Amino acid sequence: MDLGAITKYSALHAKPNGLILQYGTAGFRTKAEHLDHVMFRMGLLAALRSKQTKSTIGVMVTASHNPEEDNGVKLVDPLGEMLAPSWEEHATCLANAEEQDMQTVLIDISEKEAVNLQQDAFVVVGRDTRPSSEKLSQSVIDGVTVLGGQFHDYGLLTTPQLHYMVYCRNTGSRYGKATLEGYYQKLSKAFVELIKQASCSGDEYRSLKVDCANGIGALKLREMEHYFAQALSVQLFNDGSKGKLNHLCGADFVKSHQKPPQGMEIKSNERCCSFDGDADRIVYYYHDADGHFHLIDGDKIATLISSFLKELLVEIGESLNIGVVQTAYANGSSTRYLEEVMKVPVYCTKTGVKHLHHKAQEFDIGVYFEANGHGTALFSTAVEMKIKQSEQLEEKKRKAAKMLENIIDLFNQAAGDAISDMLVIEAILALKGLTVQQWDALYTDLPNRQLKVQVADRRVISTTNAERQAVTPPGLQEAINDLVKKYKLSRAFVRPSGTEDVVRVYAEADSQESADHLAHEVSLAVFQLAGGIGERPQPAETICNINNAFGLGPANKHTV
Ligand code: NG1
Ligand code: ZN
Repeated sequence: MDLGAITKYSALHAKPNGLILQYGTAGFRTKAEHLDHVMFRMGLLAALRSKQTKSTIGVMVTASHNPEEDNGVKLVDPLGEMLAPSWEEHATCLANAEEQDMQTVLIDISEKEAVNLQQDAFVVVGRDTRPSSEKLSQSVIDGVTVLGGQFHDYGLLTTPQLHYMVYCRNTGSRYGKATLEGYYQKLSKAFVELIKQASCSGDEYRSLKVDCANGIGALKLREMEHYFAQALSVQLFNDGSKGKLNHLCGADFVKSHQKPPQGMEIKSNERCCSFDGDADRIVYYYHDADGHFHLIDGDKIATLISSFLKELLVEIGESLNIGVVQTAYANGSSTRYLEEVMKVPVYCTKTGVKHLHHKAQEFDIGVYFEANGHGTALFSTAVEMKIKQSEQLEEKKRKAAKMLENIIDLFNQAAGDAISDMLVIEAILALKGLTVQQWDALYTDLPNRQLKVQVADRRVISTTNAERQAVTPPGLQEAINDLVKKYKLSRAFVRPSGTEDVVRVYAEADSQESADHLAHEVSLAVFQLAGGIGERPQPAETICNINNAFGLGPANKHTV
């Protein structure tokens, strides 16, 4: 380690005094102008992690669905996974070290993790379309280089594409070629083969409207569309040519406001979907004949996918197991439908995809989705072996095995991926001959409400049972229990956000009015018992009126 060079270069990426950041569920995220030193230091850390694992490490510069002015960074571990927990702590220490302590912290990490500093390092870097991203990714590269690491700068990529590149590079290209061309070809080939097997594919040319959140998804989908154009035509909206990133559009906006994005004209019963700003989330929606908006979120996506995969497994006649992994935010109706109707076991983990991903790896087929539309399906080697042996099977079983093989190729095994999920969904709808309304009708979502509460220190709230119960502060869970009892089919929980300085409140009940009341009452309990600051939480009606005053419409009362 050339400590002199590190000190010299670090001074060019100096840390603002007193700034403290934490590597959370989505890496570091804050205003772009505060992130230069963090980027440089994450370049250093990625090089160390690469030396330690003797593998390629990824660094993605993005703030996903956050406003355009924000940015962020996250490291991608060798198999496309999120960074190991002990390294998340190192990331936090390194990002917060004052200039004069940098060397000590770096040496400390190297010693604790037994990093062989003579080992080569290789880091791949990707970035989203934010105006700040190019310069920030250059700071990452400065950090990698000053530790003697090699790098490949992919430039503009969706987050899942960067995960894919890392995965390919560390599996000797067995999974796929670590190029954009390789990604487009692998997914498109599997998709076109699947669509060919749909009996009705010839009758109805398939088309889909896609809201790209004015982000990277638009660029990449445009590059990709001609690879699968024979099977699906996509019409892109919010493609970044005029609007602002994530502003009044994108998956996060549509899910949390429960209304369509701006900039997209929707005719009744047309299938539409939205990506988020870095294209790792997707939600579907449509307008019915009466002009009512219907949202199809991550829970319903997981239901469609897992039901289809279960049917294929039954077809093949195998005892391979399948499980669905959700978080506490999953709509109660989805969990009940999966368990009681589909007879698919459902597991609940803490929020944050790394928890879901980890749990999903326990099954032969593990389908995981957050309600916000981030998810994928993972397949064990037992499934791949079964497919290989299917040559000897009878025709019908062979066909199911072939479909399964294509589906595996189509899913991004390294991360939740809006483009890949979109193609999986389109293929399943075509194969099953399902319309968007029929898919939506699988079950009816329980009315729900999410709110945010400002408190002095959100760490006073600790939770257990996959975040569904509060342990501290004392009395809070009892208060929630008493409130929940007042409503039918009700459920509520609170947890400190991992990405914002707020406490999140979730409530569901048999009617929207009840869900709104319950969420408001729970917010008040949090405000009183967990050190609320600022204005007391307002009832949903008031919020609705305020939003009307701003011309945002009543649906905006869903988030505060
Ligand atoms: P927090 O801020 O911890 O609730 C949010 C999402 C997560 C996940 C992360 C990372 C909700 C309720 N929470 O986490 O699901 O996507 O951001 O981006 O949607
Ligand atoms: Zn995202």
